[in-house]
Amino acid sequence: MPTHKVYYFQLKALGEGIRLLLAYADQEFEDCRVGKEEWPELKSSMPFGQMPVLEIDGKQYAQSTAIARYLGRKYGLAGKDIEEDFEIDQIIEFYNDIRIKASAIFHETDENVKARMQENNEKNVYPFLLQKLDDIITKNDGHMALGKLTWADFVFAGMYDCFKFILQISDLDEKYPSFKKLQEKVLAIPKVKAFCDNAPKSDF
Ligand SMILES: N[C@@H](CCC(=O)N[C@@H](CS)C(=O)NCC(=O)O)C(=O)O
Repeated sequence: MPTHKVYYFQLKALGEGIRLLLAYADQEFEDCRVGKEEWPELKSSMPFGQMPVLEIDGKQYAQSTAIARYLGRKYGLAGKDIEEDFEIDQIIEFYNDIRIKASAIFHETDENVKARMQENNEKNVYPFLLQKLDDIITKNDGHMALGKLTWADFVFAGMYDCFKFILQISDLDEKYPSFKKLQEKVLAIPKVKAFCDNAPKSDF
């Protein structure tokens, strides 16, 4: 049996989709949750100086989307051809685009600039993007793509609490009901549920 290790901070965010995919595949892994104080020493040993990183028998795999795509292909959660793979890739890139916009505000240190950016995004940016995402998930029978379970659903579900936290839209679940439903659907898969029930708790 190959040995798997997942390195990430004590958060769900970009690491959780990878953990959920491994749990779904019934693949045992060492869940290495790195504390902030340990990180400076570990950073230079990671391929791009960032996490998450998946290590399989000592070989390191970096970049969360690339890792999730790799696990998806490995465990039967990808498309049946390159056209279907494209459907999955494009929706993940779209989800990432929204997350990165919210993340830029979250990391802004000037409180006035931050408030202005948030106001602008809530008024002019998020409604279109989030409605689009909600429509796409609804059209796909409650999935990110292809009307069925793919690796993109695991990325969505793993990231969703963090997505919600950085978007700072209090009624996100109510306004775009497909989001929470998709997260719940993935987290209810028995092997995924068993992993989550036993994993260290974090809000996002
Ligand atoms: N594009 C990368 C981004 C990874 C990333 O931003 N990781 C952050 C945590 S969410 C990190 O390692 N930060 C610590 C650092 O840059 O020193 C991915 O998707 O994996």
